[in-house]
Amino acid sequence: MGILEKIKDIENEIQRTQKNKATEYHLGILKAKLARYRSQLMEGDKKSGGGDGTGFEARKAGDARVAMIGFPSVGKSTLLNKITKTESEVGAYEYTTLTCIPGVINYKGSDIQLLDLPGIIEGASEGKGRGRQVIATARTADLVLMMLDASKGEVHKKLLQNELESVGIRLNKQKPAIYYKPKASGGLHFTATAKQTHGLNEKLVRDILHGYRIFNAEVILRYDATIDDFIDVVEGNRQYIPCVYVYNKIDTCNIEDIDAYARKAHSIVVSCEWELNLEYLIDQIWENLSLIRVYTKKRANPPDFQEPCILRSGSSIEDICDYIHRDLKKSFKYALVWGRSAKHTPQRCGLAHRLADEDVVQIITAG
Ligand SMILES: Nc1nc2c(ncn2[C@@H]2O[C@H](COP(=O)(O)OP(=O)(O)O)[C@@H](O)[C@H]2O)c(=O)[nH]1
Ligand SMILES: [Mg+2]
Repeated sequence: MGILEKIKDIENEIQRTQKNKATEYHLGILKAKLARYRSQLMEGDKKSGGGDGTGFEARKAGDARVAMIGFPSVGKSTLLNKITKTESEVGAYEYTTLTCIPGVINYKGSDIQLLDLPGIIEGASEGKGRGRQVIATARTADLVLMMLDASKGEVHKKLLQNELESVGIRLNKQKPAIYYKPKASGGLHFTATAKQTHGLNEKLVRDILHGYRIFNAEVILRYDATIDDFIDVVEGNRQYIPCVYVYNKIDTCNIEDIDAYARKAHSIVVSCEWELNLEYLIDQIWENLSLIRVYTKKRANPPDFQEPCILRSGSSIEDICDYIHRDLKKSFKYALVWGRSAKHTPQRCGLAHRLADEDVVQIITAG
């Protein structure tokens, strides 16, 4: 039996199984088995190299990368044309852009790469169409924009979420805070400091790990963890990516539906055609990328407010040194910092000091 058939079989069995206390253990074992087969499928992709699993050749450029995914004809190309200076073909029919078209959003002094990806179809994670390539590209993104046709309801959203989930992408989720460490010997050390209501007990943890041929490990559960959380931690190859759900074509919807979509978590309603709410969308892209702008200042000159250094939130003086020049750290003496991260201005700081949005930094070097 091929690996895809094995996956289908397990998926069907999970579907058929009622979810209750008595079936928790059985479902847990099935889920772990499914995760292992899916990982094998992805590994196979990587090994075959240059095949479907490698993603599109789109050079990383700019300060961050945003991948747009969605079914055909939801308005992805239209959005790219409206908010970047790129021309992507817009189709009136069920028409798919076949390649990946990159554009750039200029916002707050940053260059954000926006990728228009071919409309992915159901079953992509199992290798149908170009979906596998689309997903491989989505994995490289700092943010996923899931484009949806507001007139089509929630069906597409669920399908796309499932496709991404099944290849190990986790949207708007934190890495589970489970302590897990494989060991060379000593068997399983299992501790739960919080009550477990999803069926994760020592037996299930042991048997899931056996499936991975892991017999020695330490596991500490400090919160009410789900079985899926535990499998994600053991697999260790999950990608945690923020996602914004964009409901397009609200010009075709009634106000009640628009209101309901707008209230959903991580969701934005727009009309690309009518250019409704696109500025807010760009603002939310910026917010979700968690970038900060840091202005540099040389000696007695005023800060350069025209070209900020764009860094990830949480970046330090060390990061800005590397951003400016890879050798700068070697001659670094201290930095002067003005702005929200400074206790008093200017504050004299070392390499470890963490910066805030719109700080001004002057690097003092030796010699
Ligand atoms: N009514 C309406 N139609 C739109 C909107 N945005 C895009 N379209 C239309 O939807 C069709 C598909 O758009 P396209 O950008 O090619 O979709 P893609 O396949 O996702 O790239 C085209 O006919 C667009 O003119 C919108 O906000 N409202
Ligand atoms: Mg298109």
